Amino acid sequence: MAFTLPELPYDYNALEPHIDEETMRLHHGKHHAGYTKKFNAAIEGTEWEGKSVEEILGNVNALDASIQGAVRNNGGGYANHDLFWKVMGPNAGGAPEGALADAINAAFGSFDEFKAKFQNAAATQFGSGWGWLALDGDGNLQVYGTANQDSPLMQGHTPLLGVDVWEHAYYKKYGPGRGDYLTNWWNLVRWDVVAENFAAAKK
Ligand code: MN3
Repeated sequence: MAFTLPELPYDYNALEPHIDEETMRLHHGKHHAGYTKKFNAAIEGTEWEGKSVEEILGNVNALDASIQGAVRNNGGGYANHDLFWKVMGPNAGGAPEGALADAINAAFGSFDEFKAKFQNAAATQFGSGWGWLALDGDGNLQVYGTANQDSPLMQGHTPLLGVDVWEHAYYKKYGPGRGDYLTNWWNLVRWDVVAENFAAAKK
């Protein structure tokens, strides 16, 4: 069963004014679609065809050299955007509650300190990449950036929240203002979804 481009859980214009409609159309319909297609092409006919994306990316360093680069870039791109669409939504933002809020406070001191650390990791990621909140293999929350389409799954972590800082994610509206994009992006974060990701990763 090949991977398929997931439907957006909202309309292309739903994240206005923070992310504009044209950016969303291109980002989902061209970029994410392209990663999905190339990911399938890379694993088709290999032992990895039919495996979960978590299993494939968790073993990326063991993949045959002939497909490793394509899987790293396109499998990562497939998985990263799948999460990205789900952790955003209209009428969102605010702060986490419950067990996730407790864990963030314990790990980073406070929600504001977490936000500053996350935003700094995303803002200072050189070139194209992502900012992440992930759960590591020891059950600790971690904040960091990754280059290109590298996923926390590639180092055995579970991504809980991610922000795309490739220029295609923000340049049309914000130009070189990655920081302004990130500041506004917090208004889109679905903390209920991040909390579900956290609960699932803890099991
Ligand atoms: Mn992208």
